[in-house]
Amino acid sequence: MIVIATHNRDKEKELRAVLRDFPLEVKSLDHFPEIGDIEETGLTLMENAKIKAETVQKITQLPSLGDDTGLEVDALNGAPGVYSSRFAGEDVTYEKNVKKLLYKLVSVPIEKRTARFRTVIYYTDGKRELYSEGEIKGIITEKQIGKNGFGYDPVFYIPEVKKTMAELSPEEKNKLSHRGQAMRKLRKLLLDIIP
Ligand code: ITT
Repeated sequence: MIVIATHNRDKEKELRAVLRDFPLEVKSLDHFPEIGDIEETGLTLMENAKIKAETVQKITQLPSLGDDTGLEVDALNGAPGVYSSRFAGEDVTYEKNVKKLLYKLVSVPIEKRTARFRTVIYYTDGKRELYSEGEIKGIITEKQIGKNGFGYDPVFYIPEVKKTMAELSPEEKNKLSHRGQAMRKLRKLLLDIIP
């Protein structure tokens, strides 16, 4: 058994999709209502992914994996980065964060709106640790385009496919995305260690 240590259902769905044929049962935090918000006190994606995985592993005594993701915008010196979920304040909606981002970039020309999504996934079973990373480069659009995905997807344009992340189907997103890449790498590493 393995627990996905996230309260974000959108992320959970994408992680689960990569683990579809995985030989172990995959549980979510829904099965462990005693686990409330996990404070993300780290200064890096790696630190926060580790905090999530270790906290859930300690409480459940089951192997756990934590995903921490950030959107890094060059014109904002890498912000919102590790603060992506709290960009417009604590407990805000995706929409509020996106609006704040567009507002901050209002006078930035398109060629300077380069950005990347980065995901770190950290796994621990209490004895062994594994981690992996994934990254995708893109450009922050001037308005929201597309209805799929979540978070900053409607403003993240991917030049290779000439679409925003929110115009991709869930399968297309997972094939290209930061999270899809990181989860596929971790899946491989896990298959090497499970009996
Ligand atoms: P957990 O800590 O419970 O895992 P979270 O939503 O706080 O949930 P993160 O800190 O990893 O998770 O994510 C930060 C924010 O970045 C998230 O709330 C979204 O707004 C955004 N985000 C993460 N992954 C994304 C993706 O694939 N596409 C678009 N936005 C994403």
